[in-house]
Amino acid sequence: MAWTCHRWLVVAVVVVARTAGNPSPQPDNNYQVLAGQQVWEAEGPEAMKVVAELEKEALVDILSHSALTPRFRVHPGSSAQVAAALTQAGLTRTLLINDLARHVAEGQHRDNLELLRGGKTESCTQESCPKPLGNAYMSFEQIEYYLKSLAESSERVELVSIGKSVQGRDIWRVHIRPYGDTGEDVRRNAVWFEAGIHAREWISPATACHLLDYLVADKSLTNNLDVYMVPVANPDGYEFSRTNDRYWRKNRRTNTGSSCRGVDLNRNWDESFGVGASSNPCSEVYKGTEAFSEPETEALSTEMQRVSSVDDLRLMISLHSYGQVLLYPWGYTTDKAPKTRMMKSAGRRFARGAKTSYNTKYTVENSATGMYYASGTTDDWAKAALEVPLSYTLELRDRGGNGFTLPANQILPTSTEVWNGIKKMLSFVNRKF
Ligand code: 0X9
Ligand code: ZN
Repeated sequence: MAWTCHRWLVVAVVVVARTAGNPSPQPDNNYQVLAGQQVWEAEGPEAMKVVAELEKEALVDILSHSALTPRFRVHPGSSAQVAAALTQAGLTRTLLINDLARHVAEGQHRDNLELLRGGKTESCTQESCPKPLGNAYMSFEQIEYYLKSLAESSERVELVSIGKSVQGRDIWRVHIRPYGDTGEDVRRNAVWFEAGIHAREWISPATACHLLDYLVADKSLTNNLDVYMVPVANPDGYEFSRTNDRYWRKNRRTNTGSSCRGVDLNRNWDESFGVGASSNPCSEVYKGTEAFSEPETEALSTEMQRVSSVDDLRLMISLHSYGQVLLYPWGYTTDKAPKTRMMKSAGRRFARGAKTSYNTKYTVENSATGMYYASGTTDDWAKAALEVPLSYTLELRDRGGNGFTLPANQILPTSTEVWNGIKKMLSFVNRKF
């Protein structure tokens, strides 16, 4: 009964907020599919290894990176099998969330209420979207409005569609040219940011949009530096996570011979393809039929190759969530990657810069040792194929309190601290090579 009342309240708030105009609140139906799903934590010998195997078999969905106590999502239909596998491996389990649908609904309800109470006049419509929203997660359409406004308002900004997603949405690439650029063909240092390759990690595209704003306003650091950014690498997945399934991770590929949709775009790159990934289309880490089988990774890699042929690509950061950790390659082996010392030291600069605003702590770790084995990822491919010296995956806020459903009131603090961290790294790129 309490549950029914609660749902009506959510619907009522959503209706009121929608009629109030912009920004639109979070949708009200993207959690129903999560009904009955639970979140567990496992503990014991080689816990992450055991859970990662279960993920490849499509029995669980790993949500956190702690090697000692991994957290994961379990469907009601597989909970008995998962429980038995954990017990057999000598692991104990703790129930953290009993009903994920209810958990997500409550979070969205809080965000919507805050939006109503805030009464701010932030706006993002087709007619005008001068700034990324700081108090709500934008729809893909709103992000497009913002990108177009940005390109129209600054001569330094070029916006290009580098390809289409499975469902035909544009993959937008922003290029910010340095101040005083005369348009001559000169080879410069360049940095590449990728965001939103995992659909449910909403803070990633949100932060990317704010970073664009800061980068365009910046007059010194980006001098003599070409900056490239793809703010939403997986637009279909992003929209699906807004409308149908808040925990959707992959793209929206229809997989031949399977009723399960989607390929994990961060397992689909042509670097050690297949190691630490799954061949099961129902798994959250399904690698796809072959490397670059997906139009999204194909578009990204082709453009990154083009950029690295005209510029010196020095830094690549793929924005993800969550965990507050800056990860450096390799992710599929514990062998040391070239320039590891440099990646660690630039990483520590990031962490120091990011801490200055709100005392938020980011750690700097190797992907394979700090987390779990994964291959076919953007960071490893950039490092191996393009020899980008500084290549990272940045897991944004938080450390698990809210996880993927980070409250919208953390968009601005996250963006600010990440900008402060990145500024430190950009000065490293410009000065020390
Ligand atoms: O597993 C991933 O793709 C990333 N974590 S997430 O929770 N955002 O899905 C981490 C990728 C780190 N990079 C490598 N392992 N190479
Ligand atoms: Zn991710």
